[in-house]
Amino acid sequence: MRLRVVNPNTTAAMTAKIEQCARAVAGPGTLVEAVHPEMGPPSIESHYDEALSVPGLLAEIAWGEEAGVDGYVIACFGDPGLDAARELARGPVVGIAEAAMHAASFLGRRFAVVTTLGRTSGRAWDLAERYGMQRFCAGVHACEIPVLELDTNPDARKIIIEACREALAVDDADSIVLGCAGMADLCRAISAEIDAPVIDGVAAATLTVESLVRLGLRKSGRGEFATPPPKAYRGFLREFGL
Ligand code: 5HY
Repeated sequence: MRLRVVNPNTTAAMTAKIEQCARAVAGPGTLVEAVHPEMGPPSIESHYDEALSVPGLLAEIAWGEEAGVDGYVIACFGDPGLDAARELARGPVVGIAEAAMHAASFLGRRFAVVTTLGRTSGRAWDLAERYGMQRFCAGVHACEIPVLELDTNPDARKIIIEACREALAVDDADSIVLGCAGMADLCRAISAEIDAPVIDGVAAATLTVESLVRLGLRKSGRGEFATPPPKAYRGFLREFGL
């Protein structure tokens, strides 16, 4: 099977990291390719960034459909464009926040999210509510490290580990959900340091999509997520008309 992991921001180094983490868990018969749009924000840290990441994300989904891709991961913790992507794709589309929160709910009573900037915390709470995870989500904590500084700040790992320790204590959490695709490579090291389950949504979503495809399950073509009605778009988004 072919899975496409879409990093909605435009930073190639992050896409490469995401691809490595997804490939590390995918099964032997699964071809994983990570891609990112050529247009859009280099990182997604605001509602504005998120909104303007969606056209590029959807273009990657549309190209994946032409290439016969079997399923998709949206590799950004805001799960941007998830519903629209589901309308375009034949196969399953799973967001990393969605997959990570569900995985955490199988491991204990309460999880805490540890994310980058505090301004994105509201989005994490919104997603927990959307996914029916409010009863499991005990807290959302920010490290105040900008997404692209996860790789350049020498103290990033230490700061994140401390935030995870605090989250476990303050929220009486059983596990930690990492709130950024850019933290995916730190997952196992953090888990060993804090002696608690730490869930990286890139890996969780990759295996969720792989399992759904292996079960022969595709996105429902009925109702809400059916292919959108065709119409001509105008102006800058003209090419997005179906
Ligand atoms: C992400 N932003 O996973 C989110 C994390 C965040 O560019 N990739 C991004 O802070 O919301």
